Amino acid sequence: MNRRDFIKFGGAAAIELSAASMLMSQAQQGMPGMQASAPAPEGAKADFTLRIAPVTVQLTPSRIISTIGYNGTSPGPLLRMKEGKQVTVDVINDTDVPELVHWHGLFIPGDVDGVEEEATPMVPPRGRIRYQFTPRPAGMRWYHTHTMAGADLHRGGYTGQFGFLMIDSGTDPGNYDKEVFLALREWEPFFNPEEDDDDDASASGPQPERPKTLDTSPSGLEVGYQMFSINDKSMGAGEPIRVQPGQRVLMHLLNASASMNRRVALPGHRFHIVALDGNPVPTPRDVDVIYMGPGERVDAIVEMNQPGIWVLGTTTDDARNGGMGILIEYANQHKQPQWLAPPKSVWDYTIFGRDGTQPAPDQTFDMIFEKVPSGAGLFNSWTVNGKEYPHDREFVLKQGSRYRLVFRNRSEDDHPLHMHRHSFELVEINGKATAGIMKDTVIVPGYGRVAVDMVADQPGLTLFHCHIQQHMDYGFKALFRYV
Ligand SMILES: [Cu+2]
Repeated sequence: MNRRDFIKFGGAAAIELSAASMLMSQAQQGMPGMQASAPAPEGAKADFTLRIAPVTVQLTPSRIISTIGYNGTSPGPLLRMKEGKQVTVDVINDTDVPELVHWHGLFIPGDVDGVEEEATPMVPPRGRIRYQFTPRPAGMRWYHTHTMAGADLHRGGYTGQFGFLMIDSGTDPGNYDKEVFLALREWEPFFNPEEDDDDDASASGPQPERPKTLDTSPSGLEVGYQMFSINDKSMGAGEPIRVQPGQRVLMHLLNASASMNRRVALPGHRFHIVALDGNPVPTPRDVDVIYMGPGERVDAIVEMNQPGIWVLGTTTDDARNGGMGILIEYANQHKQPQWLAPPKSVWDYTIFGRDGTQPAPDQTFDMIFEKVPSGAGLFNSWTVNGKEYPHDREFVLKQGSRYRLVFRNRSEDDHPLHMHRHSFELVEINGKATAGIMKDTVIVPGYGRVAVDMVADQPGLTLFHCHIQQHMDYGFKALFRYV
């Protein structure tokens, strides 16, 4: 891949910049190009290098924040790997705390997955570690820190330690004119006594898991944010996505938030959803609004057929006005950017599925999720089947077996649930059956129920958790193990 190819991927200047700065830093280190031809032997230069260190992010000309990022930026460099081709990644930790880099959505062993619970070695403070793995499956993945944050809003997912990872199959038909990578993101977190969320209209949907009596004791503090962006720029502060009428733009959307579910719209246009969590869907469909939880990715093609200057952004006014958006600018247009609230729509994964049923599972795991209001003092705690992490030997898998996981959400929040090192197939969302949708993270609506099937084909410890950092830190996780 040459520099021009690299630059071409970014419609958003932010990512062009990141990609360019990565190339520069690799050149400065005398590193080979992005496609080293053979796996590096111990001691040789790695295919990729990530340096964890303090970075500044200039969200607007006058708001420059300080956080921790990769290779001097946040998001970190866009990494492109070839499916099935082994890579080495050197991670250098220039901070004073142990760190981990997790490769979200990859089928790789626990010792390189970047998860302490799976026994991945930590990258020591001021130290380095080399990860070596064979990236698969193809599609849009991402990488991010996996450390606990707890009460420290300068750690873990609250920092800028995340980036895009594309695993190329080599068979992408390239059915688009332009490709952009867009990460939804909040900054400057603080503890907030008010509930601050963008959850779906769960209240209007079925609530099969709603208990007869609700625990009304006072809830703990949640996390709010002062600043918002897409990639490293608040809306209007970065380059717009420049388009021509008739172009097809492939948008790789990532919710890189530590805690917020988000809805996104682009007035005057519809999103043609082609993949969820990087995996092609059986039935691509058009939608007005995309709903995504932390960790989820959506690939959508947008046909540019409405000349003007438009706001692509979150539907939550405060967050959008605070910067979570990017301008779509048609050539030769000079109007004011337009935002129009989208038609009311409920996000329904099942419309992207196909008819059909899954083979009967060998075993079903019921997983009940409950909130303990203020269970951790200042904060809420969370239980899986009545217990906070850790669980002993409740979730034991036998290689080759098929499991049905029934997620029963007995809380009012929408939870994005993530399974490491495997993907699962959606079977049922609040009683609606579907097939063929493969994901690694799924939102279980408030008081809702979601069933997924998973084939146990990746032996080793496997972490399951809510991708909302605070929920994960206060109990909402479970370790699956193989017999
Ligand atoms: Cu959660």
